[in-house]
Amino acid sequence: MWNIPFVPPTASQEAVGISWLYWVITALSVFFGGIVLFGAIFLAVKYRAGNQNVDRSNATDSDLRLELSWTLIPLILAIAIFGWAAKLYGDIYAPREGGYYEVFVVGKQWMWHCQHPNGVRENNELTLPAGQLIKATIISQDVIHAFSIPAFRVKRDAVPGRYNAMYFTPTVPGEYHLFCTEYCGTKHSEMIGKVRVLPPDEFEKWLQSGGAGAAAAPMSLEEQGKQLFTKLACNTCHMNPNSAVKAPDLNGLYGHEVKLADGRTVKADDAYIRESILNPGAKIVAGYQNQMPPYQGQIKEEEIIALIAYIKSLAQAGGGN
Ligand code: HEC
Ligand SMILES: [Cu+2]
Repeated sequence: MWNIPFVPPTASQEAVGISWLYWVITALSVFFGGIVLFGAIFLAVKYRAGNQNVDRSNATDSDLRLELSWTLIPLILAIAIFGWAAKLYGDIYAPREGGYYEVFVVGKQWMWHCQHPNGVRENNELTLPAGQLIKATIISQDVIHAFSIPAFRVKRDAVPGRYNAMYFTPTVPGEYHLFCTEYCGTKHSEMIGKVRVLPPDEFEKWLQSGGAGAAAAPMSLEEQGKQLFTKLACNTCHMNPNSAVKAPDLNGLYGHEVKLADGRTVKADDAYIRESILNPGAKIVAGYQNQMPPYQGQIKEEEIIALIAYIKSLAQAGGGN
């Protein structure tokens, strides 16, 4: 039982700040808790019934200096802690424009499915390079899960129908626990895995070889998406000049503004494209009819991620609608 660690390893840039915050809050709590506890004990003993050697006359019933200090000092401390914690929170959850390596995580009862942009897949394992900012895009295929890596001090809910992201930089090569931290059914406690951090050059080798035990280098997400686009017959309407149904050009769509039939404008991000595929009727593109069939229930989350990667790759092509 003594080999149970007191705190998890500190293996990401974010973990350093969060550990400091944690210990400062703990130290402050112990300090002020100690003042109250020992003050109460001291006074209870000193003024105990029957002690004749204390002066009980002229008891003070107010002291402005005392009241101001026990109001202002904790107030300043609490606001400072809030500011510090908000900064650390932002480091993990504030959206970034680029400069990261993105991995996709799909939670499902009861496993974690992780996907790299070049197509390498891992189950209940996630291999990452040290010293690189990582963006984890997380979604669930069924119920709410939570993706948690204690050694990095990061955690984010995996919610069905919604892309959640978090950012972190692993720093120390090694192997760390991966947990589901949201009760998600009978085998919730078995929904665990391993995060493996490799030095950058080893990671690159691992990635190019297609991951552990792979026979050949896998197909990239983009290429998988391109194949799905044909397999799911998206191309009968889109990118088809002879289509019976008039469908928007997907070239140059990603990251741009889309005018909707109801007058609103939305940005074509991952969430918009996901919704456009599963439930096209929710947001109709201006100038088009609600003629696209909903793919809800017919595509797996992994396939949607691949389709988005493909549509993202068309962004460079220019054009758009
Ligand atoms: C029957 C023809 C048809 C098929 C098949 C079809 N679509 Fe569409 N799609 C449309 C039409 C029409 C629209 C515009 C109306 C709307 O917004 O729903 C559209 C809109 C979209 C949009 C939003 C485009 C924009 O400019 O904002 C995306 C993304 C999209 N489709 C992707 C797909 C994908 C991926 C598939 C295959 C899984 C697919 N579509 C299959 C007809 C189709
Ligand atoms: Cu779970």
